[in-house]
Amino acid sequence: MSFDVEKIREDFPVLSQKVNGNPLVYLDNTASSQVPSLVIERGSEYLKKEHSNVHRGVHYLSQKATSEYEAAREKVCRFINAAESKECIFVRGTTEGVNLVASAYGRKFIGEGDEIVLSQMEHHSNIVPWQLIAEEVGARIRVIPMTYAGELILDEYEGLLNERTKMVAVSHVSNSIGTINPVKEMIETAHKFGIPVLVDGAQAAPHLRIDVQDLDADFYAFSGHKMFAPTGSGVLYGKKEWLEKMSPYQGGGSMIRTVTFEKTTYAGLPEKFEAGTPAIAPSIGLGAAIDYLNSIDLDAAFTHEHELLEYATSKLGAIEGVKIIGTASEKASVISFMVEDVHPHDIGTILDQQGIAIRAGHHCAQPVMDFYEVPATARASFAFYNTKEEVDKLAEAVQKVIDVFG
Ligand code: 7TS
Repeated sequence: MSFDVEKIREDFPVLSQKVNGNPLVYLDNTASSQVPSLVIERGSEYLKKEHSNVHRGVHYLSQKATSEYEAAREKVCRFINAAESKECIFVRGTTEGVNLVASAYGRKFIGEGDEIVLSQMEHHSNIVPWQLIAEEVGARIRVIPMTYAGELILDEYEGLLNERTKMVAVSHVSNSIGTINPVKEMIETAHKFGIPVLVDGAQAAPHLRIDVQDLDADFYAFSGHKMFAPTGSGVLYGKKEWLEKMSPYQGGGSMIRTVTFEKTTYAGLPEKFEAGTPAIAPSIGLGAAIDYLNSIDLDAAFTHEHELLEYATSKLGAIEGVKIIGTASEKASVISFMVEDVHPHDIGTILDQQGIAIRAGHHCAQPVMDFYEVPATARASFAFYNTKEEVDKLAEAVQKVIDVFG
């Protein structure tokens, strides 16, 4: 059965609007994806009929909210094939997930003279939290280099690992250049040295099937709003062996067993890492987004996305004056590009006038921009609801930019 993209588009109400007099062409999915009706309706249903606080009431609504919130956790856990739902911590997004590990793992297991290994292509969310803890404890950051195509140099990676290395933190898919990193192989290498690995899965969860047990990831973080759920939802998966050993990240309600002024004992997993009232509605929305993904032919959707990537790469690549940044052999549907001397912000603005949404900037990956010696790039990123016609519009609009500035 071929993938019926027009039918899928009907599920996403935002896509049918006009922007600046033109049909919206939404190609900024890497920043945030759009939300299907099923998720919108689920959120509205929750707020209309089920809203209450979780884990604290004997009354009907609190029990209902709790069971729906926990049902969402179960769905997420099955989706990434976690062994147990208590290994899935609800967080606000990838950023909070990485900060949680950097802080709660780092304060316990990273000390003076230790090393944290990151890659050249990380998003700032997977750099700055590690710098904060490194500064606090006196550790140092080491960086896996990459080739000009945007592929990590695995021999050099292995050479960076030693008995002082206390964490490898690497993105599964780069948000700025789209590279899919061989994280399973990288995890296996780190484990030979007994080093845990955190995978930043923000850009992988919307584009690849994730199996945290098959990857053998120690930690895996992702954001709901990049996978068709509302903002404020996200998950940190952690192996329970690590989560149990780590101290809490934040203190507050829900994460305790007993509190006295002398001593507090903590709740078990996952509550130990969910201090305060969590993002109940967004998390239930994430559960609904997973229901949606389970209801479509996801493999066909991912194949369609990949076809869009190849089509867009050849269309943009054929335009004289366009340079694609990041040409790894394994890529997700993200294309960064430059157009002659035109500043990416000008490209973004001109495209916006035609209803085409792309992102222009450093994509929170300044080390990648430094590597390619550019201040910024233009970036188009596709979801499975995008079409070849939209790629054609993108290519025509980019040609127009060249005509105007050339
Ligand atoms: N890691 C990666 C690889 C990302 O792409 C992003 C967001 C984050 C972490 C942070 O996710 P958050 O949900 O916690 O903010 N990336 C982008 C982007 O490419 N454009 O806008 C946000």
